[in-house]
Amino acid sequence: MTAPLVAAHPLSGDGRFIMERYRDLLPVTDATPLVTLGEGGTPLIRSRVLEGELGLEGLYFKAEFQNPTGSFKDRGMVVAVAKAAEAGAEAVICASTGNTSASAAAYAVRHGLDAVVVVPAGNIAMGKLAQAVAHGATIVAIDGSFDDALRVVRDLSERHPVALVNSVNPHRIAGQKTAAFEIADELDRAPDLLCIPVGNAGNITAYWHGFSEYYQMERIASRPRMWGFQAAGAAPLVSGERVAEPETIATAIRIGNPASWDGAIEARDGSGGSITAVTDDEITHAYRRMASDEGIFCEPASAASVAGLMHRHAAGEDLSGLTAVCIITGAGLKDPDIALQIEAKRLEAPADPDAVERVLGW
Ligand code: AN7
Repeated sequence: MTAPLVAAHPLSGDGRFIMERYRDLLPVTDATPLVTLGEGGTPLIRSRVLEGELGLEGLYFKAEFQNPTGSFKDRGMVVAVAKAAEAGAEAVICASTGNTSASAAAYAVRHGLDAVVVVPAGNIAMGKLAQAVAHGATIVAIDGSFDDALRVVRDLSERHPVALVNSVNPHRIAGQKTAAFEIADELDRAPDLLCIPVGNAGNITAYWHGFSEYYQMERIASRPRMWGFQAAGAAPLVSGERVAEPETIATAIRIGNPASWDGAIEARDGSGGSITAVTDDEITHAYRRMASDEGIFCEPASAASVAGLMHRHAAGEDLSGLTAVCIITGAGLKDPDIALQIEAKRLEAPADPDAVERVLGW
C-alpha cells in the first residue's frame, strides 16, 4: 500500500515530484511522509549562444534554481527532512553557506519541525539569510568558516536528539541523485560531459551515484565525464590539500574541507573526469554571460560550471561532437548585491512620455 500523500500542491499526484517519480530508487517506505513543495522536474534549457561559441554539439543548462527554495538543495532536503520526521525527530540542524539553511528551514516548517542553522557570520548572501529568517529558523552566526560550522553541527547532533541534514546525511545524496535520473530520462541518454560547481562535494557525489545507478540498471549505455569546478581561492580538491581560509566571491562554495571529499574523487576518477579551478573573474564573466546571453539569472557559484567549460575551451580542449550539461545550482536573486555590481543601463527622467523618449534617444 502506498503512503497517503500529504498534498502540498494541487498537482502533487501527477508524478512530477521526485519522491513519487523515483520512489523505487529512494529510501521511501510506507511510513515516509510524502510532503512536497514541488521539488524536482526542473527544465533542461538548451543554450542560445554558448553552445555554438564553444563548438559543442549540444549544451544544456539544468535549471536547478527553479526548485522551491531556489536551489538544488531541495532535492536532498525533501528526502532528508521526511526521513528525520519518520524517525521521530523534532528538530533539524545544519551548517550552511546559505542554500542548505534556506532549504532546511522551509522543509522543517512543512513537516512542523524546528530548524537550527549555523552559518559563517558575514559570508552568506542576503537572499538566503532572508529565507532562513522568514521560515523562522534559529540562526547561529559563528565567527568562523563553513568548515567550522560543519564541525560544530556534527558534534551537536551527536549530543542532542536533532537530525543532521547536511550532505553527510545519506538521504541528502539519495535525493540529489534524482537530478541525474531526470537528465538521462529527458535526453534519453547520458550527456558526454557533466559540468558542476563543487563546494562541499555532495552534489558531484550524488550525480555520479545517479548516473552509475542508471548505468547498472542499463537505462543508459554510458556515463558522463564529470567535470567539477571549484573557485580558485577555495579549491582543496584541486590542490589535494585543505584550505584553512577559503575565499571567493561565490560564497556558496567558499569551503576549504569538503565533507564528501572521497565521493568527489571517486566521481572524478571513475568517470575519467577532472576537478579544476576557476578564478573569481572567470566566475563573474560567466555569471554575466548567462544573464545577458542566455536569459538565465543564476548565482555566482552556479556560474562556476559554465566558467569552467569556457575555461577548458579557451585552453584548447576540443568540444566538437560532444553534448554537455551544466548544472545551474542556485538562483541569481539569492545574491542581489553581486547582481547590482553590474553596470546598469539605467536612465532617469521625469514622469512624462516625451521626457522618457528623450532620455532613450528615440
Ligand atoms: C548554489 O548551502 O554547501 O558541492 O551550505 O549553494 O554539494 O556543496 C552550498 C553549496 C553549488 C556546491 N552551488 O554544492 C550550503 C552549501 C550552490 C550551492 C554548491 C552550493 P556541493
